[in-house]
Amino acid sequence: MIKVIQGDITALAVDAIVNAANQMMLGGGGVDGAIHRAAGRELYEACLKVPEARPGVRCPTGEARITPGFRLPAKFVIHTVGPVYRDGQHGEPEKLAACYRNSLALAEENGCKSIAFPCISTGVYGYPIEDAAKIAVREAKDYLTQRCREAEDAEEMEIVFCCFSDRDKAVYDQLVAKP
Ligand code: AR6
Repeated sequence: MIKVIQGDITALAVDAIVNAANQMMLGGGGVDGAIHRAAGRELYEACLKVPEARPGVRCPTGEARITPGFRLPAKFVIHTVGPVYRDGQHGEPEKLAACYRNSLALAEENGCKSIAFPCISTGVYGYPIEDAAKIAVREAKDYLTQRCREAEDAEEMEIVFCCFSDRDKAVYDQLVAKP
């Protein structure tokens, strides 16, 4: 099931919320800052313990890492790093799609039944909302279809798109409603 809401992702009592992090994974502005503030210092400490893939990079662009949610209502935080948007011709769509796919896979591996995504890359990283939302909704629909096909009795994952603005929500609502 796909749900679109407008609000603050840090308030959601879902199994996992996704953080639009940076490669260092030690906090930042936007949704990343809000999540770190709400989860508390322990989240920073848990992120510090995530091994570096290469110097200064705990999570390469397009990949995802999981930590507990600490003081958040959510059980887990899945940190993923969206691409910085240039012109859409530098692998940004594939990288953004990978963020959604890898986050959903990690949620499933950890027994999550509900996951909430912010509009990854559409803030500081400059990805146009319409293009980014198309990718997000496509990946969510593909994931749910795939899961259904693999096991007919598979319990469905609840995928929540948590938009910060009314405008973003309207974009998602339209896309989700399309067959
Ligand atoms: N709940 C839900 N959505 C939010 C919240 C919130 N509390 N706060 C902001 N947003 P951004 P990016 C929305 O810039 O573009 C950080 O510094 C926001 O309105 O947070 O992937 C990281 O450390 C926008 O729609 O993430 C990275 O360096 C969306 O979240 C960099 O920013 C994403 O905006 C990542 O940039």
